[in-house]
Amino acid sequence: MLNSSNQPRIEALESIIVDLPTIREHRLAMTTMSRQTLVIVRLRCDDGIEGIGEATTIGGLAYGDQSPESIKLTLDHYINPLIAGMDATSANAVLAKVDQSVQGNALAKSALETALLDAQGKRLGVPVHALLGGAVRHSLPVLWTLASGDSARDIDEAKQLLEVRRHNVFKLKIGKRSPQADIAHVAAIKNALGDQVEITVDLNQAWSEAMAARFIPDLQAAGVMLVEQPIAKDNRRGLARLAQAFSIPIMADEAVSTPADMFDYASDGAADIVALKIAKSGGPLGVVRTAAVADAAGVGCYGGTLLEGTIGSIASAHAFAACRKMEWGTELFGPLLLKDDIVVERATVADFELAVPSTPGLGVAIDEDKLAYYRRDK
Ligand code: MUC
Ligand code: MG
Repeated sequence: MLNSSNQPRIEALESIIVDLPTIREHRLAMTTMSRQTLVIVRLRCDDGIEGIGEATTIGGLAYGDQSPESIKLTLDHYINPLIAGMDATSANAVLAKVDQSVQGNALAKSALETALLDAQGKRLGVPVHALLGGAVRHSLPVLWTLASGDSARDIDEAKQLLEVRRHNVFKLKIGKRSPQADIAHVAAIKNALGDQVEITVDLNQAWSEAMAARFIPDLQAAGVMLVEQPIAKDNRRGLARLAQAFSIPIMADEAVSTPADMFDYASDGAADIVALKIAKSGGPLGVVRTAAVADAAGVGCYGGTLLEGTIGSIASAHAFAACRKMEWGTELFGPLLLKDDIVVERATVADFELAVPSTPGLGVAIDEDKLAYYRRDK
């Protein structure tokens, strides 16, 4: 391993579970959230610099196979002893070492990689996007997800957000109810909001391929702009058949995490667009690598979220700013779904966009009082 003796070294990594209430219930096909749990990572280096990172999932083990508790266990028991004493300046070398001993666990790795990049950016006095090769854009369009479970409430919420120029693209989480009820819900929202907004839908794998083939035309007729992960993530051939059968763009989310997944999907023509996420890719560097494969294959890029708070969302923003293309916008609204956060300055969206910080590191600082208040183990 490259480790020249005069480089700053990693001293220790601490992980802290934080539970934060959401501003309203958030209903997805697989769970209903009324709080979000963040795993905050603090990486101390022997030059006195601390890097911070964050990992989230959705609904414990409802969304994926890593929970906040398993992320903390992986970081504390497996990753921390492995990386102590390593050169703190090379996220590539640290993650390569971790990958040799820790399979999978992309969410824990994403938090670690974010903290390494934050520390290195602070050390060099440059923003994280500069460590990723530089920003291609300095602000990102951000959509909002309507998921209160009630059409009238969703319409009111969207109208208010449009009025204050915060969001003009809305993603609807469907798949929990019957397709007929979902389509009526989508059509009611699109009719009430009209041409000033774009509507997307996310099924989160809820439909079979036969249901998708039957109901995607109705979504298209209702004015939907794109359909996200309509069927099971393991059914790549099914998604390819749907992408080829319909002109409405099909976006892969749960199905594509790594550059290798992206290569397989692109080879089979199984997705028109990919939702990139630091969580799935194991951090900002992984996002840039997966985006490069998508770009080479002509697959559109979209900046996704696993409903991170400010730290994870801003880490994502640095990655999405550095990708060559991000033509389908982003959904970095996670911080806005939270009643409160554990940072000094929370991420905000104005004029439909999130500004990517240009200060050293992530450009985010922990609010110690709030962290002490919201941490689970107090
Ligand atoms: C997902 O599957 O896209 C993104 C927005 C939201 O409400 O949930 C996430 C996860
Ligand atoms: Mg999704």
